[in-house]
Amino acid sequence: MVAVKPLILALAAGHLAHAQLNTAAKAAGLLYFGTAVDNGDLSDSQYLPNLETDDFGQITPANSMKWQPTEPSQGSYTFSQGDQIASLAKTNNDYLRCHNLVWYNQLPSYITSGSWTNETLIAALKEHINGVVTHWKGQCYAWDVVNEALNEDGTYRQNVFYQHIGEAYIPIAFAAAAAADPNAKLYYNDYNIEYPGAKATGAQNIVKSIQAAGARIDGVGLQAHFIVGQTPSLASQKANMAAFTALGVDVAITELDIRMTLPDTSALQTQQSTDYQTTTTACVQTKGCVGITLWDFTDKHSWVPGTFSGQGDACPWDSNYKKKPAYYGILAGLQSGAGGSTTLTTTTTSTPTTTSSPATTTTTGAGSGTGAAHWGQCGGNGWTGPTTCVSPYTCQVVNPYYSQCL
Ligand code: 9MR
Repeated sequence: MVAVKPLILALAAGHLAHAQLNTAAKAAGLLYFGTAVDNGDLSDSQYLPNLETDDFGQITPANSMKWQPTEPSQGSYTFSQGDQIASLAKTNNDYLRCHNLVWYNQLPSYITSGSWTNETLIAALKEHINGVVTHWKGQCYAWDVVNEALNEDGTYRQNVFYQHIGEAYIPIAFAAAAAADPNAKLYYNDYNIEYPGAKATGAQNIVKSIQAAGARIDGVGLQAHFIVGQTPSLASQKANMAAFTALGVDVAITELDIRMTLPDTSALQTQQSTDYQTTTTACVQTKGCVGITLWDFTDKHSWVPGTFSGQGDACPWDSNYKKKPAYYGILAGLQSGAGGSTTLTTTTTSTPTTTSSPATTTTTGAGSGTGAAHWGQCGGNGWTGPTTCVSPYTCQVVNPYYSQCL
């Protein structure tokens, strides 16, 4: 008994002491760690107490700023649902990523079934962007201006905008958004562009075409809807991010979740933790990767089971709001050491008031000697990094997946 007691105390101390995700993200030089929030989530009494913690410093409305909910009939706007998420961000001093202005999905039928000409659809597109961006002007850290415009082979996806306007609909949309809110960061956002390939090259070509048209693009959102055991390697994700930032734009992980084929097993959870750690590490180690957003944080409200039959458990918190190994994988990734500070090309009025300019501190400065830094990871299932800590910190077991220098 006597021998066991100190271990229990150490475990308890480790649990209480570990940094939370947004705190760790800022310490690593990112602007934020965040999550999507859908309006329906807020009626779950357990949701807000888990959201309003130091795990999150940024939110994205999962649905309520899209075209259908904001302009359901032409020229007639409904902002109340989006306002609910925007005011939640304001209350909590969270960054707000606004999502999205132009997408082939969740469009009202007057757009998809209208008889448009090139001119009338350009006018409707500009009018929608101006109406929505103006309403939330000054509140959005970033806007996903155009979402999912590409096929898997990197060619343009057929949609109503492409059909009537051609490739030009994209720079037109970015120019309209820039005119309506000069301080919001303007993003192109897509999935399967998190690793090098035809689709990522297509997204880079979109960045170049917007720039060539003289319009502003500030960033590319890498959605990162991944599958356990099939996520791109660290080297691949870092090389891919670098190919985007080389064009003079930021990147962000915008919709991270990592689904599995059910039933869940501890082996799948361990692999999922590793996979979350890999993507988080890639962002932390990339100069110009500004932040990471989960596409909801709890399995209870994930979009995955409703879309992929037989799959789920994609989030770092389970359906009972219990942290899974994935949570500690993210934390380890956030503490993996920054490769450089974030790029901040323009100042913005939408930065939360309590958040100063991005931290550029890393966890490597504290302590002396060899080993992991204060707060750094020093052990856990599958961990191949340092197992000792710089003086005066000691390596303490937080859980089977994560030991930390405390
Ligand atoms: O999470 C959103 C879900 O509630 C909607 O039913 C769905 C409609 O297609 O959109 C989901 O969010 C998507 C996001 O807007 C764009 N990238 C893919 C996301 C998951 O489908």
